[in-house]
Amino acid sequence: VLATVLGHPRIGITRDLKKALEAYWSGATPAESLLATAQEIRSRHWHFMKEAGVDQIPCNDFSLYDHMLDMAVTVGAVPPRFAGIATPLNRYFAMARGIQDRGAGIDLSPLEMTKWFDTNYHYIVPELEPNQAFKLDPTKIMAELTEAQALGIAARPVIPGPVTFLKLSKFAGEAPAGSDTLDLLERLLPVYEELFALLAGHGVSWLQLDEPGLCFDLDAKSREAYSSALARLGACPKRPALLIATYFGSIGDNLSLVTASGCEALHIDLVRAPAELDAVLAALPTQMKLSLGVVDGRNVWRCDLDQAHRTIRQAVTKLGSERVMVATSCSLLHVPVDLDAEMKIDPELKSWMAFAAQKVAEVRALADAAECEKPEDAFWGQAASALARRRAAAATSNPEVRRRAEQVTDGMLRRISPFSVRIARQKEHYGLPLLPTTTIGSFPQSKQVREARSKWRSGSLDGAGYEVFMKEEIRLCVEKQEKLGLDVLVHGEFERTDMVEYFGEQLEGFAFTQNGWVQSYGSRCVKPPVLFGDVARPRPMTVDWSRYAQSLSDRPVKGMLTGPVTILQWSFVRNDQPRSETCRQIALALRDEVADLEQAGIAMIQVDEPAIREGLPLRRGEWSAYLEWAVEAFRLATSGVRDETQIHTHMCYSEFGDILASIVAMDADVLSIESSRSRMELLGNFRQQGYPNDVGPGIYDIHSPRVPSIEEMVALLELACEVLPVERLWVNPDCGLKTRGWPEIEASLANMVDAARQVRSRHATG
Ligand code: THG
Ligand code: ZN
Repeated sequence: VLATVLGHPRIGITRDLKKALEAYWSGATPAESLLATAQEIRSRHWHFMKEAGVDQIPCNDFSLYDHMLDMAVTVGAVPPRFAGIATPLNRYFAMARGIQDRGAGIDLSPLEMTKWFDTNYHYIVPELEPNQAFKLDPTKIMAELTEAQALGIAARPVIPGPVTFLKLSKFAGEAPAGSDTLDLLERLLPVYEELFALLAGHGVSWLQLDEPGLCFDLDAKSREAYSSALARLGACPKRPALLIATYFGSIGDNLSLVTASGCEALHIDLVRAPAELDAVLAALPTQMKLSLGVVDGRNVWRCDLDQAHRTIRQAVTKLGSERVMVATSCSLLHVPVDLDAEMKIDPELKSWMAFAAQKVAEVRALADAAECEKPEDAFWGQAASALARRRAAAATSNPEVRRRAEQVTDGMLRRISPFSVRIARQKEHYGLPLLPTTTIGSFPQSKQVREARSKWRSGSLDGAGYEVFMKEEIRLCVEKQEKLGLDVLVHGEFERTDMVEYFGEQLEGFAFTQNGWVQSYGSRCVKPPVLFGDVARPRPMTVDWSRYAQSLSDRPVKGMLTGPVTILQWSFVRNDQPRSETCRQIALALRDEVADLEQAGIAMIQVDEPAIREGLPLRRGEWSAYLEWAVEAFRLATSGVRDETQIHTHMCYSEFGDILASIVAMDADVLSIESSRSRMELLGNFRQQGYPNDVGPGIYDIHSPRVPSIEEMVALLELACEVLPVERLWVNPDCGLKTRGWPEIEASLANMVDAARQVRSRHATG
């Protein structure tokens, strides 16, 4: 039985790639240094996997920015605006990050970025023309292949499959009515065929074609696309053997599309869809191999080897060991590199965990044990005893928290009065103008802020010194907002590294890693907390900072919390109970924080849920169960307040037309959303389906340093006024301002306030 891995993390154990990228982008180092670091990372990982006994080692899973962007370049889908950039590396990064040079009059906007399925990873969305011509550019994939081969590694290249690639792409600009990126399939497939022939000619025996799109519910057109694409590629005369990789969900009724294709192997995600094995074993044609994704590529827990072993045995019994591979459930991109680099984590907890390096070893051990009835070596024994200890651990269970979670009543999920009553009281209470202006919460984190935080953490700055520093930052921030004329203020969130990490650090049931970085996009990483036990809040988390900020101004200063679903979604969470239960515990802890903020005189409290859309399962059949507990958690966290207390929420990533009913059900008084890039397109959904509460559609895109003009924001606001009653609209940017610089945001916010005033006076008099 062969052992394999679908992909390895790219960023490097000490975020080597991040540092090399940022040094190159800043002009501090030449391209050669970046490329040398990248090569060193690849070679390190290949050697590691080889020594760990992985039989099929991936290549081309590495990327300098993103694998979808890599594929866009590989198939020649470079939007015309970048064609003038002669150097391939510059062109590549221009597509990812845009280029702005006001002096030279250059302003190239980057390709869009969006969430990769239900993960916290973002991919670059390929931008296609309705009459897109594709042309193979195999430079990257061939370079990495030959590099691996030169190191003695007969690597298996990985590429996104053609249907997933097209389904995740979009048309540049306005798409012609009724058009679909899948219409480009016939044009795209010859490029895949050409690439296949090239790879086969270079001695590639296996190719991994990632088709996670097979885990969606597919309409007739997509099914047809799959069956014709896979049949055609299967029939390609000169090609490597094809492993069709599915992950993040169940292949379900799309199985027949693969079994009919003539491809040599299928990979399924048995962590997400364990019940799928029987159907797959029954349907697999005799020439096909099966790759069993039994080691979780999305979480940090040690594998339950016995359970995985039973699964593997079942497959081996049915198919024979020749036809079975043992694998990670998906690419290891979504987990940190190596648990051995963690020196501070509690040793007991550590013994329950596995990062990429440990998961590779698990895959090997499972493959080795496949032929034997009852494996019992040292590795197996240690894993079993760690799992037994984890199951019995007192540290994961807090009886008080469990009791409370069981005793949640319907009344706790409802505000005292309906929105119409609340909003009237709130309006009276705050006396805000029409179209009140505000921001999403975070302000730029200067070098000094980051230094102060890290000095305080390392002990070289004491608590008192830290507090003085932070209070001064807050004071300056409040002062700036007052000067800008904003109506509702924020404290700036300078004390927070990350909106999830900050809360995790103060809650019981969470642990932290030193090097547990996971790529979020490009060079940006996050360090998800590890939620291992019942969640409790030993003391208030944000009240002192918020109270201080409010003491500085007569205008309302919003309290700022991260919502339960987002904390869940952006942490590595325990897998020994349903996510819904874990989420409810987080919600209860936040409910207490909301109550304490209200008690401290904070009259507006924002509970952000940017990740609620991302948590949506791939299959529609699972949506309603998820949405029900997700909405309930938000309501549990926010409903315990007086009518006058105004609950705000914020969501990024505007693709939530199809979950709008659930967003309505969250019943926040004010919802701010990202919408400027789509020119308020999203608000169409709000009008059609009706959104009853207040809305702040973002009127400037914070993902770029560009300063939007007053006129352009007036135009967006007027658009919004056409869709929603002006009394229900707020004025704010698209998202938090943490990643921006002060000069540009002061200019932008000043324009935003001006724009609000203009539209306000027009509507007040008109
Ligand atoms: N926190 C978490 N996940 C997220 C976001 C977040 N996912 C979606 C979105 N926001 C992703 N955006 C970013 C933006 C910036 C950074 C990471 C994700 C970032 N990270 C620092 C870096 O890579 O240098 C590291 C953070 C740190 O210094 O602690 O800048 O906000 N969880
Ligand atoms: Zn946002």
